[in-house]
Amino acid sequence: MSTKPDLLVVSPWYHVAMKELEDHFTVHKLWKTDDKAGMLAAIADSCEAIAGASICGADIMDALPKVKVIAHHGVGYDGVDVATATARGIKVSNTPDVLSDEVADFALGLLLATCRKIPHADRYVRAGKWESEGNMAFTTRVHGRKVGILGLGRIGIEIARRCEAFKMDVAYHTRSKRDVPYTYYDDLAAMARDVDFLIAIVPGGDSTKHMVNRVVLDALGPDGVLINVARGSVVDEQALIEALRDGRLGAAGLDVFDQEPKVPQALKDMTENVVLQPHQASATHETRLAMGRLVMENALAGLAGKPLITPVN
Ligand code: NAP
Ligand code: 8YV
Repeated sequence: MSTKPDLLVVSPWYHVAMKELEDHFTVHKLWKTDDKAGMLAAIADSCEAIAGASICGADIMDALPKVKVIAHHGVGYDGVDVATATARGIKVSNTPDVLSDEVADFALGLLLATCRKIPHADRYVRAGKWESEGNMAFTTRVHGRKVGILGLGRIGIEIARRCEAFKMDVAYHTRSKRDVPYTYYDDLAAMARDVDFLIAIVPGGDSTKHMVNRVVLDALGPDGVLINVARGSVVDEQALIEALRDGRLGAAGLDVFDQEPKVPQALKDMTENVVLQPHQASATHETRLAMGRLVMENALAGLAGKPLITPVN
């Protein structure tokens, strides 16, 4: 019999990092079994650690009453019921910092792709249109424009630095003003009115739900561009579809959606002014390995009764 402690993994992450997990734990992969209740019942008396990349609710905590630590894979932990975990004395961790540069790189890439129509241009060449129709229509400039960043935390500040390097005029909206050389707006719609691009990078959850609503999208306007690398819930998706469809918003680059991996057909149909990505801002080999290792270190610390490396509660 294995002497390694049991660990439940709710949903998968990078296989190389998951393999390292097996050096330390007997890993039970919940997403792989058709008999979830059976798997949970079999480890109910022994499993003290949970890890996962998406949802961890009270139902799983109910099924595993011995759990001491939930090591979440991701900096955003809106899918974890932290209130229930805290009430039960369960420690929760996330994976901050190790992905900030990656996500910031990607946000700038998505902004460039959306404004300069890089995916469209690729399709244009492949379809033979360069030869048959000549040069593609002009696109719009990125450098020197005004950008508003919704959320100026660990990732937002890295996005701001990159925008500065692109000679942009940087503004931000958060609940508390920071000591940074960027223009602060305490009102999101006012910031949206003043900028060309709005980049969302706040956490998900109730306090940010549908912050980017019709009023904000209309303030951004017909030449405005929305980039969402935060959470699908931050943007009112129906209002976004209507604004794009009616020409009240110029374009959008989206890495996250309300019902992932489902993406509304209306957005898929908008091939000219929308760039769609499969929630991949942090998804490089290097960063996913660092995230996976941080999950592992947190789970090991939690089981050893030590302080977590990156605690949430
Ligand atoms: P962070 O360091 O906690 O920063 C969060 C920022 O959002 C802070 O500046 C905070 O400032 C602001 N904020 C929070 N609630 C707000 C509200 N209600 N209104 C206005 N501003 C608010 O988090 P982070 O590490 O930068 O990560 C941010 C989020 O990015 C994550 O939670 C996750 O959802 C998302 N993310 C997405 C991907 C992806 O793959 N697309 C990857 C990584 C992260 P105040 O507290 O002053 O308001
Ligand atoms: C991951 C993320 O794709 O860290 C986050 O909050 O959204 C991404 O880095 C996600 O957590 C799945 O692991």
